[in-house]
Amino acid sequence: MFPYDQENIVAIATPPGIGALAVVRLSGKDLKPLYKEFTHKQPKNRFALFAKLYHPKNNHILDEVVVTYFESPGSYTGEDIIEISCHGGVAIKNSILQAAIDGGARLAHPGEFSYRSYLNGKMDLLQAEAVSAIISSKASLSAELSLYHLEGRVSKMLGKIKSKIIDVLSIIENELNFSEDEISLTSYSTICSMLEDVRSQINKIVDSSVIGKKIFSGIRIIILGRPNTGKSSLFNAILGHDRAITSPVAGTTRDTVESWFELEGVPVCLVDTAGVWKSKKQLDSLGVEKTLSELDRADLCLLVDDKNPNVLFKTQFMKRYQQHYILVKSKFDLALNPLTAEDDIIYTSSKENTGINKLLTSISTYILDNINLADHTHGYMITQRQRGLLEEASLCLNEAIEQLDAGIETDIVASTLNGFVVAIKDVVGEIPNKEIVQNIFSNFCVGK
Ligand SMILES: Nc1nc2c(ncn2[C@@H]2O[C@H](COP(=O)(O)OP(=O)(O)OP(=O)(O)O)[C@@H](O)[C@H]2O)c(=O)[nH]1
Ligand SMILES: [Mg+2]
Repeated sequence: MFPYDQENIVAIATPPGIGALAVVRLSGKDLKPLYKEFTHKQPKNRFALFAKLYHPKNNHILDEVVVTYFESPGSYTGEDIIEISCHGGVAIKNSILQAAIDGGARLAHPGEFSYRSYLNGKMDLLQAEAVSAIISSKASLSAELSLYHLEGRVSKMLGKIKSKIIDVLSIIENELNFSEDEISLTSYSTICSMLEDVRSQINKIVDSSVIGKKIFSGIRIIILGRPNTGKSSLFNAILGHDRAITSPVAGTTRDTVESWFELEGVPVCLVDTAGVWKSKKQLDSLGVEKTLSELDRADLCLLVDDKNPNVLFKTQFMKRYQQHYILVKSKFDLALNPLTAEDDIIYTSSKENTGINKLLTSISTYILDNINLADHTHGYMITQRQRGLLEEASLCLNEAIEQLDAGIETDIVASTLNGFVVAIKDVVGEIPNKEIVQNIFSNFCVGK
């Protein structure tokens, strides 16, 4: 990991590309001199100043910006921070970045702001991992869960659990002072019930972890059907913009095309595929193979046909596809006899944008019926690393309870419980493990 050298660091905190605004962020031990060079004014803590921004060395005007100063230690990193909101063009943000470097700052590594925040005790590892999850979360519910962590509520809960076990350890120590290797019956039952209580709390966190569940990772919906039946047009109509190429020529879509949107707060990945047909051309049959492999990964399939999707399903897919599906008749505007509607088919026209809302309602129903949205309110967002440590901690408790039951010497029980405390400290990063810390922060983006 990068050393904590307290050098002034700078990064563009907003994503690449052109936007209305961009944010350039600096952190360092003492940014007052640089602030004065940038603005020709004295910094005021937590004050957003609308001002001209000057190059610190040659005094050229760089842009008109809003610059906010956060004085150490009351900032995200615990150091002095300058946040510059500038105009969003590529040239302007780069010239401000270069000006900061000319003023003595260096480019920040990915995650270095959060790393400094962690080193200065502003957040623990649980919260750092939540920051990372917020940045990468695709939907509102998972972002909300990550925020829950960012507020440190789970860390506090683990803190309480840890101090409960430390209480148990001190009861044991007291008893041992009183008698060499025996603990009294009342202390024994108090200790056992405390350990069982903590074990059930830990197991609750592990069991309700939402990592890997659909609410977090999202669901995959595949659009399947014969060539030229309007699959890509339907894909675009659902998304509300032209993402996939459509044309009257059969075999237009050769490779799968994916796009994410959000429904009921859950991330949804919609997959447009090449039509399924028998073809002698190698490229076409590769596309078909890819479609069929996508089918196995899907949670839900939209089976599209411009004639009768029910017949298509029964003749081609019933044997192969066991998961949920929705039958969609496409190009309904061309139907000769629109009155012969079957109940289990959704009739759509991408051209006239009809039936699309009904289809979205049907997908929402699938989500509400199949995804436990309670995960969102009761779930905990823990990573694989945290989960492994909590499981280890729970095993320590099992062992300690067994040792107590078997009447094993109390100092051995105490050492098992110490193992528990170490595992809990590891979860929140109280015992810094260089490799783990490096791994967590290196997954961050630059500027965070
Ligand atoms: N009238 C009408 N034409 C449609 C509709 N949807 C698609 N089409 C037309 O049907 C043709 C094929 O549409 P695509 O969306 O490219 O079909 P596809 O199933 O993705 O085709 P492949 O990728 O080749 O398998 C195009 O000419 C579209 O304009 C519709 O709702 N009504
Ligand atoms: Mg297509």
